[in-house]
Amino acid sequence: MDQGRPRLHRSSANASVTSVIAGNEVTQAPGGMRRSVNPARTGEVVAEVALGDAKTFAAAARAARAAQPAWSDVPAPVRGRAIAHIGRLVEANAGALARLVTREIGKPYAEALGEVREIVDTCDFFLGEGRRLYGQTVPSEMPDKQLFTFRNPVGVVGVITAGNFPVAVPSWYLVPALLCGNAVVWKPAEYAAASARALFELFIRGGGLPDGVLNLVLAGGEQTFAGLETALGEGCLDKVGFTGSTKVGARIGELAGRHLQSPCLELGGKNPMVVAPSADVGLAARAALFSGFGTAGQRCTSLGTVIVHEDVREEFTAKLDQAVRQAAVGDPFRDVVYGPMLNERFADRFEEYLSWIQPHHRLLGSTGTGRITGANPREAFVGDPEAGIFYHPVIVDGLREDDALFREETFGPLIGLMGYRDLGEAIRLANAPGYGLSSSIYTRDPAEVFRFRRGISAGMVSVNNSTSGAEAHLPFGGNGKSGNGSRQSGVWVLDQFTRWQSMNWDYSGSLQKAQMDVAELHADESFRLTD
Ligand code: UN1
Repeated sequence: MDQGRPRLHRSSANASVTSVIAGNEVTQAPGGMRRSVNPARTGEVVAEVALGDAKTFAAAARAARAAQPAWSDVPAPVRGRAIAHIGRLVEANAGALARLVTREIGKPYAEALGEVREIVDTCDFFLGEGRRLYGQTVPSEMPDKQLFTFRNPVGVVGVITAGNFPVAVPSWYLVPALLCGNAVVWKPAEYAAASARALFELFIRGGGLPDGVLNLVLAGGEQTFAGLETALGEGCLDKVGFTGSTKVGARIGELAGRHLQSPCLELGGKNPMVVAPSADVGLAARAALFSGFGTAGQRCTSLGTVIVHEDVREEFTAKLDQAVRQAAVGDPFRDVVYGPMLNERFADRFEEYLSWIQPHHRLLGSTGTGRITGANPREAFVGDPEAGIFYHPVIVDGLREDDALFREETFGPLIGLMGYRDLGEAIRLANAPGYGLSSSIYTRDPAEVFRFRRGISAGMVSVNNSTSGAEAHLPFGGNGKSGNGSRQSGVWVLDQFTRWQSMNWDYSGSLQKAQMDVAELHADESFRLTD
């Protein structure tokens, strides 16, 4: 990686980042200026961000509407080439992009590189789709008539993404949406604006995208919502893709529904891991460490609750406690399991989750709880805890079904632990919070694997693997509070960004009426074989 050109410019300490509509930078900031700060060193400003407002979003949707027809006229194989070039350019800039992600949201550098890899994987998958985008030829029930199906682009897609995966998750939308012939308005998380702008540049330059085909809008949540309302009302938006909280997803779903649209919603998770008596307990403990605390527990696929069989509960708990206690936390440019919270907003919310801890809970995994400071130190800390927004990992043992910590997603370095006696009970507990994104089971019993797969409500099931770390070409998405059943990635996402059109062509020269002018064959239903 990191070969070839052009390269991303080394970002200066106070780089200013703006929205871009139809190829023009929006230098005004009707939504105000906002600082994007390094959460591992809060004294370091990564970028000054000029925020737009509802009007900025609506203007971007109009620009996209104007640019879309010409883009959909570009032959799909040529659009596929654009995706190929974007992938190569991202690869050539992998180190710089990953460093920016680490600086801006505090994801450990190795993970940030993995995130960039996920963009390249997505481009690699879709570059060939330009030469497929298959429709079908289908036989007709009448002679001299042929049936066909075609995939048409939906039109203009509005994409709103979170900042925990500031570049990979956006690419899951942008790559297939563009490949299918749509124009896009992308509204990334404001606190990850510099990473978003860098990815935007790589798409525009790598893809040679005409002005207006991809637009970037930097704006706050409420202004974006108002902009969505305007754009939908004006008929300038045909599809909304949203990755973020369940609460906001429900609002977006409601708004889109009023316009008879089904959005692509990728929401929160309360992802369970079941550890069965036959499990490799040490392996399960290592997986719980990675999926519970990697990215400081701020993935939508992060582990929520471990549901462990009573026969192995003590052994598992001891191993996990030890692994988490020893895990390096701190400076994300060094070798750590996790770094800081994404930004202060997430730290504030995490403080609230910590307030849900009850006297019946036993806390494990660290030398303290809450923010890591000189006065509240963590043994395995790398760097200066006071420089950034770092939190102790928490294992909450003894979770009960009516605990808020059991029922709600707790975005951050916190997992719950509870016991079970039979698999039916474990599956019931795994489904009880009502989310359904990812899940995991550790067992050596194949019958348990298939019983769990069938019973679990999640869109994704891992067997002897962690809840996070989905590969970029399998359907990704959830049910219940985790989404509306939409799926991203692989061939499955094509149904989000295209609409099927069917065509029938009668070349018989007569009016053949379907269901009426159909030849019938007569079966002898009374026929029986003689013994
Ligand atoms: C997310 O947190 O929104 O499976 C996406 C994973 C990653 C993607 C997570 N490949 O954990």
